Amino acid sequence: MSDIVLYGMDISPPVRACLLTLRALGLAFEYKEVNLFAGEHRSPEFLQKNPQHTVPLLDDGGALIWDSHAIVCYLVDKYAKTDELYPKDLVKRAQVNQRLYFDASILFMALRNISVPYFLHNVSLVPKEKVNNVSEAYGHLETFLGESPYVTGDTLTVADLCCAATAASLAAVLDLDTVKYPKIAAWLERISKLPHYTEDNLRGANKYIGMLKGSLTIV
Ligand SMILES: N[C@@H](CCC(=O)N[C@@H](CS)C(=O)NCC(=O)O)C(=O)O
Repeated sequence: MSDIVLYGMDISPPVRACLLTLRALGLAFEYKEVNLFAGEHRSPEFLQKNPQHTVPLLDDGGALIWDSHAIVCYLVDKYAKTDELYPKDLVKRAQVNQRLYFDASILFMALRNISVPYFLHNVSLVPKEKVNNVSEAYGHLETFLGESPYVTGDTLTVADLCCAATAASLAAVLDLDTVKYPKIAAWLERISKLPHYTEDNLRGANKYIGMLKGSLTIV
C-alpha cells in the first residue's frame, strides 16, 4: 500500500486539483472520502490532522499538508522526475506561484463565497456583487492565457491543474461565455484531453454544478 493518503470529496475543486496532479505524476495513493455534509471534517480525528478542517488534506507517511496549492507543489517537488509541472527556475516558479495564488485568493474564493453559504447555511440568494466577482475572475484568466496554450506559457504546470479544477466548476454560478472567453474555453478543452480527466475532474465538477445550479437566485 502507498504511503500517500489523500482526504477529500470529489465535488471539491481543490481536491480535484490534487487528483489531477497525483494522476499527472503517476503516483499510487489511497483516497479517503470525507463527507463534509455529515460534518466528518469537524470530527476530533480529522481536526487533529487539519485544524483548519478543510479538504484536501494530504498525509504522506505522516507529513500532513493541507491547502491544495501547497499539496500540488509538494508532490511535484518530492516525486516528479522533471520540474516541468513546477519549474525550479526562479522566474518561472514565481509565475506559476502567482497563478496558484490567483486561484487560491480570487478564482476559487469567488466560488467558495457563494457555495459555502449555500451548502452550510442554505443561503440561496446570491448578491449580484458576488456573481460579478466570478465574471471578473473569468476575465483575469482570459487575460492570463493571452496567446499561450497554458496559464503560464507553453507548458502545462500545476497552476493549470488548480485553475482548471476551479474554472470547470464556475458554471455552478455563471456559465462560461465562450464568445467572451474563447481562450478559457480552448484551454479547458485542451486540459480535458488529459488521461482520466473525466474521472479526476469532470465527474466531480458536474456533480458540484448539479448541486448548485438552479438552486441559486441572483438578487
Ligand atoms: N484554499 C484551500 C481551500 C479548501 C476548501 O475551502 N475546501 C472546502 C471544500 S471545497 C472545505 O473543506 N470546506 C470545509 C470547511 O471549510 O469547513 C485549498 O485550496 O485547499
